[in-house]
Amino acid sequence: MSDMVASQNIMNMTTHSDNDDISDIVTGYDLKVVTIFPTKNEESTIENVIHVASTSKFNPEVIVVDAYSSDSTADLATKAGATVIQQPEHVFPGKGNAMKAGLREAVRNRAADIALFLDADISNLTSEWIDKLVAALIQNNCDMSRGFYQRQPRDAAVTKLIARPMLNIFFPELSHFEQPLSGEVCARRQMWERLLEVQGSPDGWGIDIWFLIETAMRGYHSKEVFLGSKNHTSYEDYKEDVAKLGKMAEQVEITIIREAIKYGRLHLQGNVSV
Ligand SMILES: Nc1nc2c(ncn2[C@@H]2O[C@H](COP(=O)(O)OP(=O)(O)OP(=O)(O)O)[C@@H](O)[C@H]2O)c(=O)[nH]1
Ligand SMILES: [Mg+2]
Repeated sequence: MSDMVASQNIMNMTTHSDNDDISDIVTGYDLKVVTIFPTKNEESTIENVIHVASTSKFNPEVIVVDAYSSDSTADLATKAGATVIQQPEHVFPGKGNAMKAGLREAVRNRAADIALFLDADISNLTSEWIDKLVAALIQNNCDMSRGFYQRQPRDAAVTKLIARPMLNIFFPELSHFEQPLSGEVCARRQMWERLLEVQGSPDGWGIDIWFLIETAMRGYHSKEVFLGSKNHTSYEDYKEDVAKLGKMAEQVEITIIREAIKYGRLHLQGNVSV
């Protein structure tokens, strides 16, 4: 199935998440929602994404988990009304380290009922992204809702060339996920607590695919939600030189290999024709 056809199909499945439905959910539930942004030098976008997130119908608290940014990300985030914490370890890339710290803050210290992640470098974020992710979790009664989008042809190289092909081989039941590395992911407190208890989670770029695989292997149901197009500044960094994604590619790759070993999937490579 082409990416576009898959997008259309999933879009059709999610059209019920319209504004009326979301308003009903907001009035029907008393939920504490926390939005978490991992950040590393995002001063050009951080104020806007915090402001946009704050206008979600679910009235979320906003946490920023910063990577000791050398620019004014942390200051601007504080001024924009977010709670800013620094990721606990000086590991870089440290997106996984930051996300786990954000979860501990959200679900343990702040008793969030629902916590979701958004990337901080998105230049076309709207509050509907949060509304749709939270609404999908409640309406579809799934355990994790995950954003997917239309991407530029040269964007998302690690997704297209590493994550999806390797899922096809080792975890074929997950091959329908359009954006297995999506940074836009939402779940209830109980789901996050279970994932935090699992040993061996990655501290770097492997965390997103690890959340997807671990959730599925433990019998939970994830659902993708179409969020439109995604414009983000990190694409500007590597669109002229995809080699800048080498570390991300390596960490995603080793995470899938480790998960394949853990879940006894390595024999599946014998089915691949070369
Ligand atoms: N705390 C923390 N945040 C990070 C780190 N690396 C990246 N981030 C943040 O994680 C989010 C996603 O990073 P991006 O560089 O945009 O990566 P991406 O868009 O997922 O990947 P591509 O699609 O390949 O560009 C952004 O908000 C970054 O600022 C890190 O080491 N620590
Ligand atoms: Mg990005």
